[in-house]
Amino acid sequence: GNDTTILAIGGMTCASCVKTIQSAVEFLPGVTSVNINLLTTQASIKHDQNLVGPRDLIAKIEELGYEPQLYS
Ligand code: 9UX
Repeated sequence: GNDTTILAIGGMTCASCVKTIQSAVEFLPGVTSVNINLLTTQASIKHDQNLVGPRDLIAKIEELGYEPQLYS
């Protein structure tokens, strides 16, 4: 089913970082929307839990060199 995962993303310090993460995450199968706030360093990701879970989202963002943590 549908779920929203909120992540705090360490190391995301400029608009290019945001764009890099946004592009990579929204491309994952099952992700329906990605909203990233640079000032709060939070990402709100809507996704189909059956296709992609919080661990997958975290793994992808870590792969890009950032430090995501589950916020809620
Ligand atoms: Mo900006 Mo982010 O110059 O990894 S792209 S800090």
